Amino acid sequence: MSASPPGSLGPALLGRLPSEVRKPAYDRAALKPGIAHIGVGAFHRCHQAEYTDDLLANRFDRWGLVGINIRPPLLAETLGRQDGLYTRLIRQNDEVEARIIGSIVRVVDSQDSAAPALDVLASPDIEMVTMTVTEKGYCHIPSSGALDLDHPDIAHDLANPETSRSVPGILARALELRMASHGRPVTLLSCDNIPANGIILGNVVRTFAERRGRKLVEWIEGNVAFPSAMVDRIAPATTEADIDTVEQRYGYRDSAVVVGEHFRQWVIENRFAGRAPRWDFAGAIFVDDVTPFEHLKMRVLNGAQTTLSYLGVLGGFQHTSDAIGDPLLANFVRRMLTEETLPTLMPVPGIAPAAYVEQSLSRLANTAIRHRNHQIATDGSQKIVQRLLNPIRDRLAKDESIGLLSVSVAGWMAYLIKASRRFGRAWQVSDPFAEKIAAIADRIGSDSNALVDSILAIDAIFNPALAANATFRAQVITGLDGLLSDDPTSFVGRASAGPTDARLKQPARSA
Ligand code: CS2
Repeated sequence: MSASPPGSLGPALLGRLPSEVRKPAYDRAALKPGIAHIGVGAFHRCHQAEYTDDLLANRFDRWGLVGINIRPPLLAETLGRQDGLYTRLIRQNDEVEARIIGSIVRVVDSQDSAAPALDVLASPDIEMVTMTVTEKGYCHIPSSGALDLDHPDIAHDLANPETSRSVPGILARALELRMASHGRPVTLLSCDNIPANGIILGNVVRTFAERRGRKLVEWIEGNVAFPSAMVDRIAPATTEADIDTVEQRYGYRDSAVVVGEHFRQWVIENRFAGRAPRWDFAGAIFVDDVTPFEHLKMRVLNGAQTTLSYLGVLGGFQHTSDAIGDPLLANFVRRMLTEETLPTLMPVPGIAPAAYVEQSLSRLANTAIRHRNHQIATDGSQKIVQRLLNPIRDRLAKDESIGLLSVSVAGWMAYLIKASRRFGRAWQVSDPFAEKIAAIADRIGSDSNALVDSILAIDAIFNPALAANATFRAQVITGLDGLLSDDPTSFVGRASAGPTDARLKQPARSA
């Protein structure tokens, strides 16, 4: 990696940092690259790389991380210049705790071609590949989990495996190269918030492999593991203000700072091919079944974040903590979680669900974490299935109320609708279905019935049985009507006031 400019974080500066900044407590030169991570963003730097750093600090092992980006941003200019070092700040209201993480030993930019990524992924040194590539990185159909064969990158990669550009295409190619060269086993560990992420990853990679031939499929069966995992820590995209904070408080520049909360959790299915880092010695939990943990986290914490992001933007709030600071939104989200979401959860070993809800809400209220509602609202079409629609489906199966969860689904719709030309492009959005929904809104205008019918017909998001459910349709229409009104936050207040069944029908001024 290239040298860092004076005053910038790098190996030369380590010995001169203020004492309150914790430094890597191990010899970085002794690390051996063994883990590759695809998607080095704020979350990875604040989560898996920190767990690995803990492992190294406790001298349990010598696993070094190789960070790979196949999408922007370039790593060479930030982490690369700093020899992989960066500052991880933990912020809790007024408290700040700084630590330099040293577990990333090399970074690789593979945005223009898959070759640099494939070199690393196919190397016999790499025994573990973790990834945070966002929900849409798996190129699956959210409602079914199957590989989206119509996805342009997938169509490209199936025809040109050597120059793959999708995550499933690159991984399948890397496995093919491993089979053909050294044949060493590898674990592919998804760290994204999609349900049964190991199963989805296994599906999309195997679908590719099937097209390459039986031999690869059989080699994968014997030599590759796709464990599922639940990951958790709130770590928003880094801002200039975060970089300035480090400079002002500690006197050096670090362009790869990451800011997160105290809380962190990593639950990993205990199913590896070959060696795996003992992250369980660093606070991760290895379990036989991740499902209960994953439902809990995605439906409660992520469900609350998604809800606050849409209702928050609609109500004029910028960050999660601003949105939950509004008593009407806070009350709505608490009622949604306790009355509708919690009863859908399976028992989770060692965790009391009601306490988990309160802990989640207090995490979201942390004012030092500047998590933009628009950031969380990004790619909602890929998030709402696991965060909102799956609990709704479970409740409908038992004939239970879904009025509050449906308002949140309507929030996602309203957010995309209001970004359309017809609605004055209220804000810029980023979602694979944004254009489709804008076109629907441009065509229909503000007739909530017709809007909901057209949006529910998108079967990549809404499975047909759910879309055809009359209760769901009616509740989403009520929600959308309220959220497209002039005062969406008062509507939200009315929606969560009073007893469950009656409240959505209350007249406008009764709250
Ligand atoms: C957030 C998550 O942007 C989002 O979708 O909901 O990144 C969330 O902060 C993490 O899953 C927390 O572990």
